Amino acid sequence: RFQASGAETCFHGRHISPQIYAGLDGRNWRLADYVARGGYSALKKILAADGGAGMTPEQVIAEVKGSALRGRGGAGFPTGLKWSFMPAKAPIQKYLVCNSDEGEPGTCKDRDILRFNPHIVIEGMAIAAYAMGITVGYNYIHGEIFDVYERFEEALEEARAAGLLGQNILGSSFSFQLHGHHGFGAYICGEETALLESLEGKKGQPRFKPPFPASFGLYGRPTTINNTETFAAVPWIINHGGQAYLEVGKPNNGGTKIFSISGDVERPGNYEIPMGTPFATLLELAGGMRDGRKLKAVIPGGSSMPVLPADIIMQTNMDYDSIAKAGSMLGSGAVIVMDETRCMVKSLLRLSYFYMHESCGQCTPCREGTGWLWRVVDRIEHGKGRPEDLDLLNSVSDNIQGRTICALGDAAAMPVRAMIKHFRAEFEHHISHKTCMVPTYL
Ligand code: L3W
Ligand code: SF4
Repeated sequence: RFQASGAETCFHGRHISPQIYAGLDGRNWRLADYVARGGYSALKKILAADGGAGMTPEQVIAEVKGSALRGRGGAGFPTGLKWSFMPAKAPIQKYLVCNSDEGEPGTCKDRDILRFNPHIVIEGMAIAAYAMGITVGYNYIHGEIFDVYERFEEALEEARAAGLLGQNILGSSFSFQLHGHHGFGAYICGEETALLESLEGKKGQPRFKPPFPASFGLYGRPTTINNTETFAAVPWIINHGGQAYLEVGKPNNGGTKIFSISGDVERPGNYEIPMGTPFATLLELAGGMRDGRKLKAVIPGGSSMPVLPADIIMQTNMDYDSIAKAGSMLGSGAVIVMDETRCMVKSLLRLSYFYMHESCGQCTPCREGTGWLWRVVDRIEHGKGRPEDLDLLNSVSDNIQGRTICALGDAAAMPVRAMIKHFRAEFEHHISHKTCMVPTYL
């Protein structure tokens, strides 16, 4: 839970290990604290620095595959599979990149992982680098959270001084150099190829995919990019085994997930819960609806994802497959809760403005289309809507979705279609009565 005082606090919900997210208070982020919680034991285990047999890179990847860990940045791509794309034994320069450019509206988990527990990300990245034969890595941190970047730099210094990064880590033959890098706050730099462009010192604009970063990444070299939360899950998997992680969640949706729950709940914040937990349980953890109001709708995975009305989300579990079946996406786990006083036209106006503002302008459907969407929703909101506007919005969305270089175009279009599909009457009322049908003063 975020506290108004600015005091740093821990994640709520179920914690699968005190080594991962539990017991963190914002002061115990240093190396000594992390080691006291059992930190770096997974790195020691794979490098046989704990007196054990060690693990081969293949064994590490097999555990991650067996864990059913899926990418926590939004797409849910299987992490072990992604790691296996890397030419592990090829003696060429390869890179590892952590995507901490968290900018999705509603998402605020990665900054807290880095704020409370930066070493878990460093350990996860070192294990990943070992598994893929990578010697150089970067953590690209969102530009608007400079304090987090500074803390990460301090944590890096601690790890280097302790022989946990750099040449011959823990006396082994494994070497890995890890660097921090901060962006300047552009949402688009969270798209993996735009991030790579930005890291290379260029304008952060997405590249065409394929080729995927696994074959053509940073400086044109094979590169693996994972989200902060994905790397943070790795030490636990190595310590306890992939099967144990899988069993915490459900098949194809292993482990726990941090949900950033915001909006009309009593206790907004970050909650780490097992994959497959019912949405109703998450809502209860967050203190239920604020002031006892009625739930109207939820955006379950960040603002790019389609909204789900209350009757659907209340019957849905929080995992990739269940949310997809319900008609949306789990995305980065940003759960935006809206009560009965929320106007959907106004909400959509806010979202449309965001995507118009953040479009990088490279492709015409996105550059022009996001502006069209915003202008049409704006006139509906301000009592100037026309009867044909809803068809126009759907048609503009059709002409954006699937026709752009990156997913930002889809992200702008999908919420529009979903809002009109589930809350058409509200839009029609705005157009015909030139005012809102939602009582904002309940
Ligand atoms: C090699 C193949 N690699 C896929 C890799 C690909 C990437 C990952 C997923 O969008 C979503 C988007 C946002 N060979 C591969 C391959 N890969 N096929 O797998 O790829 P993809 O294209 O499915 O997704 P993406 O372009 O990474 C991410 C949504 O996330 N999102 C965004 C959140 C934003 C943040 C933030 O704040 N920074 O997290 C929100 O939920 O809309 O749908 O690595 O290279 N054949
Ligand atoms: Fe840029 Fe939008 Fe095209 Fe993505 S879809 S490359 S943000 S113009």
